[in-house]
Amino acid sequence: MVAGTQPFDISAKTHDPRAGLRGDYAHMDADYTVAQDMSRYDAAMQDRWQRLLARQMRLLPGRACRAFIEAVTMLEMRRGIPSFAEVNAALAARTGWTLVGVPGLLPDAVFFAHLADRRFPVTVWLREEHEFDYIVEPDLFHDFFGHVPMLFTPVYADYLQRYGQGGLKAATLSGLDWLARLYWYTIEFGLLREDGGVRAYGAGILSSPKELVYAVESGVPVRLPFDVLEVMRTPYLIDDVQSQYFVLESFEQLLADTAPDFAPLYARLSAEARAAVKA
Ligand code: HBI
Ligand code: FE
Repeated sequence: MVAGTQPFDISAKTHDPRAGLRGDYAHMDADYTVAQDMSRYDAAMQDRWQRLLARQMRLLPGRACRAFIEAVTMLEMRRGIPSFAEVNAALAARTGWTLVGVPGLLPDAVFFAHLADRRFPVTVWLREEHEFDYIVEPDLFHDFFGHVPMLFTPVYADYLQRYGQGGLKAATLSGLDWLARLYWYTIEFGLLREDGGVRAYGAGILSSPKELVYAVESGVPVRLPFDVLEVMRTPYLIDDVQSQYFVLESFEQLLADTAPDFAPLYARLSAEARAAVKA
């Protein structure tokens, strides 16, 4: 998954021998996009995709939110690794978002600029067999299976665009550390109250077999009502299941609660952090 500060050295990943696939930052466009070459997905990758998909689909009922299940069913990913071009036709009609292929993690400013223009960066390469159960960085399965279905929900899609706009602004206000926590506890690890229980809408949960069961059913983690200030006060782990989750009442709540200017919040959180260092 993705931490607030860049956890990987992008510059070191430009010499992969399989140019055009994993981590190939040498052949991308200025906006870090790469073409999705469907012919690069071999039989072993297609088979791995099917097994990742089957394992995750079985776990969705009662754990994933309705919007995710509806979209994932409609997307028919069982026909094989999805073509971004095909999905884009349906997605443009629904929410005006476009999927773009990328070599992997992007610098924050590039990532935010894509979101602000309703382009969602999807990593083009699939994890290796030895990474079947867990991978720290985003791959095609995490990005596509975890993130893309939620882009079909209009209010969520609007929130994500606004997040990108907020990211571009936060960079000028030293607010990125705080704003990254909002991404983490919503887009990646968000829970939603639904049908009298909690359901997952965060991609980091939905693409992980272990965390999907844990986040929704375990008695161990703390589940707090969603609150922007509390979210921004809460550090996170990038390499283990979360110890805290924040629960939304609705996606309308998410859009409404993140509408105000965050500049006063950043100032307050920075002051709290300075006070904590002195104490
Ligand atoms: N790049 N491809 C990709 N995917 C992400 O989720 C991502 C990124 N770059 C930066 C980033 N996330 C984080 O800084 C988020 O906190 C915004
Ligand atoms: Fe992600």
